[in-house]
Amino acid sequence: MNFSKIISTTSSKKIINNAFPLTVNAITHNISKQFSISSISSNSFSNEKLSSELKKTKNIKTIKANYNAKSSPQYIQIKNESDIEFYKGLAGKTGGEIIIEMLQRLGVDTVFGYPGGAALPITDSLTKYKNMRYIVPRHEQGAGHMAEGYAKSTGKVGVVIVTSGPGATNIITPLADALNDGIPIIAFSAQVPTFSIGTDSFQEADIVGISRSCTKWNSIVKDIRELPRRIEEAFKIATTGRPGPVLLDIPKDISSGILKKEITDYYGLNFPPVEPYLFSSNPEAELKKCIENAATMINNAERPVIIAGAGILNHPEGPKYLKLLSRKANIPVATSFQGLGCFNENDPMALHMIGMHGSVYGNLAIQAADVVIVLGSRMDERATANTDLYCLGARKAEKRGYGGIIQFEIQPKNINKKVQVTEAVEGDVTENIKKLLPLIQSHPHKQWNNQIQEWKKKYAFTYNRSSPDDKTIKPQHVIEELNRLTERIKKDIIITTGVGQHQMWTAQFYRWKYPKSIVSSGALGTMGFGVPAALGVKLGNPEKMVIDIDGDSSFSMTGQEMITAKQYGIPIKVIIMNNASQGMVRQMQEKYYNERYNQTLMTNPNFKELCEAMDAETIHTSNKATLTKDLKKFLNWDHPTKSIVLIVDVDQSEIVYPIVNGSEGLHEMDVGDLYKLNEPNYEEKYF
Ligand SMILES: Cc1ncc(C[n+]2csc(CCOP(=O)(O)OP(=O)(O)O)c2C)c(N)n1
Ligand SMILES: [Mg+2]
Repeated sequence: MNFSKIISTTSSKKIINNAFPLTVNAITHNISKQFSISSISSNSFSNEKLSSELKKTKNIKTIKANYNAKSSPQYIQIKNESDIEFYKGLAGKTGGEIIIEMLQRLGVDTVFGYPGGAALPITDSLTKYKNMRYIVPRHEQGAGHMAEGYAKSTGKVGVVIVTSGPGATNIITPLADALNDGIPIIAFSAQVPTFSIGTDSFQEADIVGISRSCTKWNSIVKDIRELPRRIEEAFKIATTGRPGPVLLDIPKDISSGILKKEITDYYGLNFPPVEPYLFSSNPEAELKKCIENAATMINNAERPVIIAGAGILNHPEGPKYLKLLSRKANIPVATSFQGLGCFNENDPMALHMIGMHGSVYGNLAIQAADVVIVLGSRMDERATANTDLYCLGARKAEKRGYGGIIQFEIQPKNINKKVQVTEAVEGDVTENIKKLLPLIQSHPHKQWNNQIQEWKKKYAFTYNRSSPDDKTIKPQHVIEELNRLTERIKKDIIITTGVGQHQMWTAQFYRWKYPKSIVSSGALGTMGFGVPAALGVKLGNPEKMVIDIDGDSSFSMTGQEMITAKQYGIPIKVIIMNNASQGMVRQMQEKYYNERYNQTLMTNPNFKELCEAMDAETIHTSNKATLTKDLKKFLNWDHPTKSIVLIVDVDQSEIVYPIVNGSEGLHEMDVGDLYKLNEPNYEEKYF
């Protein structure tokens, strides 16, 4: 199926937001979920008025309808003949078989899930489809993160099938994670039979209600005839615009019922379809104007900076066009955490990760720039710190009438959400960079780039190394060594992480060169993401070496998925950075809570024995002198089915620097005793 991209534009939403802040916020919130009505089922179709309207409009392709007063406007589209072809051959199949058949038709070959009574009609159907891989984790959360890892690293949709009640509630965290990080996954949750719904029956949970705010769209399917279309729509919605999670709730009588006739316009397709609703209020001419304005600002800039985010990675040509833009006008490129890998960090123009724990030089450059070009990044507070103090140089230039912030963004609600921008270009970021490029004049920006290089040299990421005779392993040193040893093979490596200090050091001390080489939970910050995500990544990229760099506490949340690795022979590699603490929280307690380490120092199991019990190869390192040798052994481990875990005991007392406090500007970094931030006249010069 060809899901064509819907590209729309907006001009200055700033004006709208200023005029009607509450209304617009309310609207954009609904649009963020794309649909505020969660279930458009046969019930909603039984609305007589709507039904008769539909019949009248058989030949009208699109009508606008409001299903309920609270919803955002939806579009009803009558399917045309060629679409019906797609649903042929489903008559006589059960609902469960239809689900798997449709998945296969939509190109899915791997599903992650966990069995249960209500899910049996679906999971049993899997036995009839020999080409469909079915991976069962040890906990449904694992299935969700596996699907995320699979989807994020391949660009395909990740599919999850879980049973009703607790099976479904166990995937809430991955759904929320996928919504926050824009990952296309589709979850099928089994539900009690339609006649039992609302009776507090065994393993009944209102998953449509529960998952409403953590899915892009969700729906219960109460009639087998509407199942094929809903599945197709789920794919369309998950992958259109900013990708995200969708949930379909399937009652057991629907999954075990039989579709009596082939799908036709009046049998199956007469249910109101759901189409992704995106702003398309701005015509092509308006988009052109926005791009021209952006080009003028960039051409007039003396100190431009690009901030590139995950949006660049959502298009296969994103990194290529980002590089062309940077090259054409010699614009340095910083990345958000989720944007890592979209620009080769060994390039002299790279400013690496910016934000709360970002590079000093990147943060200084953003604050000093007169034009900041934000490409597919939603400007999360971890990336901006205090938004009132964000891009102060650009704010000054804006007041002077030539500079400011330009935002290229596909998701309308992300424009002017926290940061008011000077110019917004709405739509697929890469497609719009293509349109922008011919308007950009080449420029050396010599003075500015000299300054950047000076900052890069002066404030490179660093840490306090242990003395030569000290055995202590500094956590940053582990990543630094891994970076050094993998320099030549990075193209073939994908890294996942847990959440905490180890995640930030991984971002800081590994030089990201390739798109989609890191898969990590950014916006939700989900501990336990690393191991299951690595399994999903490996299944989607069997030819790559997949390394989960995990924290001891993060690993403790989902490490049992190493048994899933064993069961299916999925060889992943895990490094447990064992500081025997919830390091990231411990560091906050040290700095802001008077060293009251309330329950953040971990009583860990013997990780070596634990992992061996799950049939993984293990190496334990606690001496700096043996680290490199052990890392080499770890990297050279090459087994077709067996995983390896390297447990590294690291210094507990280390702190992630720089730190930007949320109430401060990005330039106001705490760098501990790493170096003196000595930039005389910085503020006078740029702000
Ligand atoms: C599911 C979940 N619970 C709690 C948190 C809050 N949290 C953030 S980092 C962290 C500690 C992580 O410890 P570890 O995995 O050992 O990593 P470290 O910081 O020590 O490198 C905690 C508790 C979280 N992010 N996710
Ligand atoms: Mg830890």
